[in-house]
Amino acid sequence: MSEHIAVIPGDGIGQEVVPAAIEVLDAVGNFEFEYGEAGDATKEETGDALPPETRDLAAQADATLFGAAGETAADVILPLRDIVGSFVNVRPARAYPGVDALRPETDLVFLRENTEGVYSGHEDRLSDDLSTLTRVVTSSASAQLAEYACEYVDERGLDGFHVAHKANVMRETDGRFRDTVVDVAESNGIETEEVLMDAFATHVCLDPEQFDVVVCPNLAGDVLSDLAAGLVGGLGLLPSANIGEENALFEPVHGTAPDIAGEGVANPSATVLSAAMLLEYLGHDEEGQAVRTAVQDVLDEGPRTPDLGGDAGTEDVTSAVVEHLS
Ligand code: GGG
Repeated sequence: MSEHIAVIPGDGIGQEVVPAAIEVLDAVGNFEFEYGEAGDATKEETGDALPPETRDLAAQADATLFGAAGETAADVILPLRDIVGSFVNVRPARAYPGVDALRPETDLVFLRENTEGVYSGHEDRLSDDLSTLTRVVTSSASAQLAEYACEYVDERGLDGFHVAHKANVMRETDGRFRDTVVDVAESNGIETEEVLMDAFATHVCLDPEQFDVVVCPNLAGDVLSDLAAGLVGGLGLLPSANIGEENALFEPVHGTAPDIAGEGVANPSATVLSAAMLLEYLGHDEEGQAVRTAVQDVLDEGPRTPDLGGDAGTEDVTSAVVEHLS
């Protein structure tokens, strides 16, 4: 293994959890890491939240590991996802043995549209009183997401997936999203079940077991996956993969966590699990699974960071994961 991995820690606890994931990647492989600057601090220093060198780094790497961005999220994450050509954000939310979870039976994955919706950047301030946002939905992006979802469920031996939308209100945009996703699934022989995204928020709290794979528009995926994080023990547990045709970017679902940044107590699990997804993306399935198992074991046995009721630091948890790997 000598793949080239771009590493962009970003802001806040990104500076703590990304090094943890690098330590774990170092323990299972021989990668070339190249570091890039991005985020709020980079903007303060250079005037640019995502300098051209960092863009090039992500574009040329075999994969990118990203931490978190704060106020500059729209100037960092959205372009980075674009640079790697990502069309789906895969966000698994599952409860782990040993972790106190509101809904321990939760085990689902969001397949979030990753390029458009209300995150497409078409915002305008038209007057002192009025700002507008254009919600973009194309059949092509919806179909690409749906094709991915069909393959995803097929590979896992599932019959189908849920489609979360709000087509009863956003008739044109979510209507197009829903119709396209359902049509693509039908033509692939995959079953779909529709659920209004607001109703989904209630159903997933009451009975998460009914959901395996949930395909959803961009903003819905962002919000609903954070909701699911609340069911499984917190944002410190949710990894994600932004997958493109030829490149990909991996990041924890959580943001910069300014309340604990710099204290050395951030839970590294989400980023280490994102690194496991990166390993699998690069074809290192065995190593990816080993990392996932090591994280699971440490979550079960401890040490645990304060978000999970423990008093361990980021480094204690990381060392324990590395120890489990060896
Ligand atoms: N690592 C994820 C992160 O930095 N999250 C901050 C955020 O605002 N994310 C929006 C998004 O994931 O679309």
